[in-house]
Amino acid sequence: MIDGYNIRRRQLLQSLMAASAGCLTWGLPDLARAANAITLPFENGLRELTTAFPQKGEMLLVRSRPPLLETPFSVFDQGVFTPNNQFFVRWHLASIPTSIDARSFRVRVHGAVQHEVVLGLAELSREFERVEVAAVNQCAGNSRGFFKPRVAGGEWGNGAMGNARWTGVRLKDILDRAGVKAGAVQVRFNGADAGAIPATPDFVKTLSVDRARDGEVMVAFAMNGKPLPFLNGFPLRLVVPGWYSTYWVKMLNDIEVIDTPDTNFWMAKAYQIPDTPNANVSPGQSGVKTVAITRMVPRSFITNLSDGSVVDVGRPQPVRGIAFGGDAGVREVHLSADNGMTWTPAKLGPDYGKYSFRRWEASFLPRQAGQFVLKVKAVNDNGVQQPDKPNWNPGGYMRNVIESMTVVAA
Ligand SMILES: Nc1nc2c(c(=O)[nH]1)N[C@H]1C(S)=C(S)[C@@H](COP(=O)(O)O)O[C@H]1N2
Ligand SMILES: [Mo]
Repeated sequence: MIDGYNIRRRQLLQSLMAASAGCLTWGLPDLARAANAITLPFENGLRELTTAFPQKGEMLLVRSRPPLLETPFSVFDQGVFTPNNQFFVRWHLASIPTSIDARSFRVRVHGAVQHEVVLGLAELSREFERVEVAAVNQCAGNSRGFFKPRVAGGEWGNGAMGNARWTGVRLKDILDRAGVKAGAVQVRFNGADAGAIPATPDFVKTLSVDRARDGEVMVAFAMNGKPLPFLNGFPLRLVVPGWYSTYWVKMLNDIEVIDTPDTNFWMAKAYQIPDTPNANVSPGQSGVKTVAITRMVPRSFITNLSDGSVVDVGRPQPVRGIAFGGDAGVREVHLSADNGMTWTPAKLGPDYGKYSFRRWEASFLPRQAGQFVLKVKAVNDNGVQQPDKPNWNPGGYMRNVIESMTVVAA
């Protein structure tokens, strides 16, 4: 049957293959050219704006090898979905393939399974039910640059996040084809990247069998209707809606079902947060039990104004932005124009599902000249909202606070 859906299906498969007919190649750019820059509001916040990376528009350069590219914050004012060419980029390891041939690319499913399965992109696209989810992909270290006292790690502003429509197949369906053996406890994911030297622990991440088989976790081959950009994991990546991006393994080519809990570096040592409310500890506090970071928490941002913006006295000022609920939908967004003393509910934009950004809008009337402290907070469907004071932990993970900015009425 040829309906719109099937045509799109064929087109997507064709564009996936075309993206690498003769391989998709890229090289690390030559960064010698001088460029514009932006200063993020924290120490050492100067960031070059670069357009030198393949399939990427203007990005904030955090680091070039391996690439860490941040989305300029103004992009979030332009729509609820983050364009592929300005979606942030984060890689841990220096050795990223510079070419991938979609025709010969395979993902292998092995370990504690009834029978090993090896799947190409055409099989994934044709033989499995296609699913789609709108979901926020946010680095666990997003906003780390704002941590005070400062912590080690990539110094992101608020742009190590993005929202996209992800298209792919259910991980559950892939695992069912292989047949997970009784007694299996976890599923481990590995991508085509590797460390520059063998001693570097390969980047692998693990989910429990239950999470892996919940029907929500997806192996995606498209983002906003297009094949994944190379730097965002072409041709396949894991999508774990509601959880931090550290689990969203890119260039996914290996899925291993294991029967003992994984103790590799990236699960047991890295990405650990204090097992405390909001992952918060005092600087210097020791002896705190840690757990692997998983679920995201609600956040909300103003996108049409920035710190120091000048607004008109006596005229209603529209304020708009984005919110997301973390691992649950956005129930409410509230705006304050008096430093949090009083709050008014914002009007929510279209709902693309509980894991998506949600746009919101409100307005405030600056009655007299002077400074106004604007604050925004979201409440998710579980009743969770941002805390008044920022959390802190030594890894600089899960930054969360009611965001505020000062605007000047004149
Ligand atoms: N193969 C692979 N996948 C990976 C990583 C990586 O280093 N290698 N980094 C993870 C982390 S920590 C983040 S924040 C996201 C970034 O996804 P993006 O580059 O598409 O924005 O990829 C995740 N998946
Ligand atoms: Mo990350």
